[in-house]
Amino acid sequence: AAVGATVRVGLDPAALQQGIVDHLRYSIGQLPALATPAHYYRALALAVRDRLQDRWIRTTETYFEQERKLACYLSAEFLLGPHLANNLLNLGLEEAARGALAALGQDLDTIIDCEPEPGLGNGGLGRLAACYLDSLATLAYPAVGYGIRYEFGIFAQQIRDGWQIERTDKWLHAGNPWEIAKPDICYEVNWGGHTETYADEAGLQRVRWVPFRVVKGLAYDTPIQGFGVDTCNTLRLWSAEAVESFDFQAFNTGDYFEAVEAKLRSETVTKVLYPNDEPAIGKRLRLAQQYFFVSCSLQDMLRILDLAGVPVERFAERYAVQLNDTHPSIGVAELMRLLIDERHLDWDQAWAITVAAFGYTNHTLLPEALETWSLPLFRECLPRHLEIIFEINRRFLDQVRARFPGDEARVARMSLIGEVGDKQVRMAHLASVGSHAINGVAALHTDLLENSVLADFHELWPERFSNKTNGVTPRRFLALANPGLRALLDRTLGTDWLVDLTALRRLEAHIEDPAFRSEWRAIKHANKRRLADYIATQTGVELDPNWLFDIQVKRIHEYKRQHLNLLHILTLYRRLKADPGLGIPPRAFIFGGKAAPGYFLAKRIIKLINAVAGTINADPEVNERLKVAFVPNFNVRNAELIYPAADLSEQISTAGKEASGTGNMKFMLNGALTIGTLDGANVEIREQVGDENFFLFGLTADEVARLQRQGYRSADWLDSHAELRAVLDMIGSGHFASGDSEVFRPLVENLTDSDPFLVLADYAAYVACQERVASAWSDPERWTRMAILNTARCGRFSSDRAIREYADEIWGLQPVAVSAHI
Ligand code: DL6
Repeated sequence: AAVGATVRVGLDPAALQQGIVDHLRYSIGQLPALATPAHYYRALALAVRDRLQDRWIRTTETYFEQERKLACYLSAEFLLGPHLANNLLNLGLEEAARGALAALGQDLDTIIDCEPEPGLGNGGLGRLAACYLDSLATLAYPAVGYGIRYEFGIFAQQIRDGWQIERTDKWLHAGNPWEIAKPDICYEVNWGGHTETYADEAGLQRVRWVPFRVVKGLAYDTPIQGFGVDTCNTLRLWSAEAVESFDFQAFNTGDYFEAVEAKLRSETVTKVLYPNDEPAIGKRLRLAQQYFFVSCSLQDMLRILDLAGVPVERFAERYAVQLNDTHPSIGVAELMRLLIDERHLDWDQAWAITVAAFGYTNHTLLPEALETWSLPLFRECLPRHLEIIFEINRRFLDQVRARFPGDEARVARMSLIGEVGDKQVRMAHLASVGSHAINGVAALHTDLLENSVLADFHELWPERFSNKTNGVTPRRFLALANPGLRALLDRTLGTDWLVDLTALRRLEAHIEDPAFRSEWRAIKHANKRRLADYIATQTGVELDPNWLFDIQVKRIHEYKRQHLNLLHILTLYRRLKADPGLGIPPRAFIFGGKAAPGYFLAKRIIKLINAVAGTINADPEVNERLKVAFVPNFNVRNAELIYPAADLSEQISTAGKEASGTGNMKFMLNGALTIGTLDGANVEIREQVGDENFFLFGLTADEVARLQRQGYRSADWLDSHAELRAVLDMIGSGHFASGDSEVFRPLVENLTDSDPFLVLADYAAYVACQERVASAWSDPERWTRMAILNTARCGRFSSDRAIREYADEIWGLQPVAVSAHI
């Protein structure tokens, strides 16, 4: 028994090696002689999961025994990235794994690369959820992540002839060693149909929902191990299955094929992640996804309460339910339905519980991203919820009228039902009315939220609003991504920075040490070499690590202004063509990011980046000073190569449009300097690092709003900038498209005719600011000091700090020490 236990839980290389060998044989059934790295990956993953298992079970048990409040993070997206390396880090098993594999003739890095990436998110919002899970576990907070087990995650991006091509992401095709299916944890979720009233045994009138269809949600659990602690929390993702009885019904009528089709229809609910920025098509399925996972999650919370023998009236004492944007906000109506229709609470009691339990995080001010559902669609899909929303609205608007008598314009603005054009259900309003806490994700964003999109709600309930600036996990984005810097930090400061990022402040004491700076530069150089090698294999573009690496990686969107970056590149290109002796430092411009498949202009921006890259990289007159590369398929895995290699971080969104940004923090953590506008968390980054260590340019959010109010005319800005006009003419002429003047015409016209994101207005300031960058770069010692200061002052941007703020100020959550007694 002792030997068996060691194989399962032993942390030394020999025990781990035996665990790998056992899994290869007993779980995978593979002859060692024929085992590939992919087999070894699965065997090691299973062996590591074994080592999580006692901690995982003990954590759940501890929460249950101690009857502690649990944070439930409801998110339609968790952009986790590969698990293996992260779990090895958090368990302190990296060296043991390396040794165990070496004894088996395998290389750990090769094995780590075999893991398919669970890309269950689009970008910042989903990755934030993953960072928060890491911090919750590391800080020993009792928490569960609830979401959707998409069979296909975010599409894989390929570049063909410069265009983005989408490929399905079959991340589950070889199985997923990290998850455990829990078929006994499953719930039925209704859809469509109608409602009926009936009298219960006591003669009370109640409502029953008679659905058109029922789908079953099955739980798949993934362990989320904290760093350096025994806490191992759960991410519970729901997968849709058909309900057997429905199949049988059709089968009994002899329509076997109809039965199978119904099964397939049910299972499409969790088939695929919606790429964001997607227009109205397929909206019904998205509503189905949202309702499906929220209903399963709330039913699960109620079941656990029942198991613990806690009366449902105490729901909000036991659960803090956080809505990650409006995607799960149907939860407000669903909890009301469960409490009233199924648990027979009265309205006021149910409402008090709901508001006390929910918190709502807003992640965007962009009008097109604020979710609404057409009323007829909503009624057809969720008839009972619409009745409940009408009743919430009636009571809420009475409150508004009582507080602001005679102000019917305000009532119309605040209503949960929008009446402009076709009627819609406004999900941000539902989330705001149904939550005791509402937050934005950076100071500026919260400020704008309070003064624009949710201004009426802020006036009514100022006490509900607060700011929770985003953060990122230093475990994945520094310790794992940048082993060179990690080693230097450990040697210089000790290792407490891993759990207290403000400890990096102590780096400032070393800035004046030339040997330290030179070591710092050597690490950055090695990281740039590593990225250059990756880019060369992916794209064929060769980059020199001695050049300035100027990087913009994020979703491709007009408001993020990758095209502003391009205008600068083309300005340099034209200047160099006109004067080949021009003294500008050599720069590699590196881009990466996906465009939503239906976003026409974003896809053209990708094409233009690649077209410009093709022209510049092949032109001997400029390619010793400028190079451009587009890294295909930006994801968590290659992000870990990209952030540590950056000298300059491009954060150039139109002020007021980027809610926070988190890439900006990952770059800063790894010692990149930022060129940026006063947008999102850039504002706070600049405050931390100091104006002299930040390249600021551009209009402020107020100035943007004022210009737009006054009637912004991009043509005015063109007239005053001959260089800008020449660059745009060059793009429009087909210079980068073998003379085809059509392909980029929509992009150029978008800028010259309307320029909704004020690219032209910020162009001159941006180009001038880039000249300041070039001059700072020409003094390597100065640049290195600034880079070290960026890392030293990034403590505020740890997701640990953010999670502590949520726990203290919104959730009322205490850490719970877990001891696994292993
Ligand atoms: O809060 C995480 C992340 C922010 O850093 C980005 O600035 C913001 O654009 C993003 N928001 C969304 C909104 N999606 N929806 N709905 O992804 O959130």
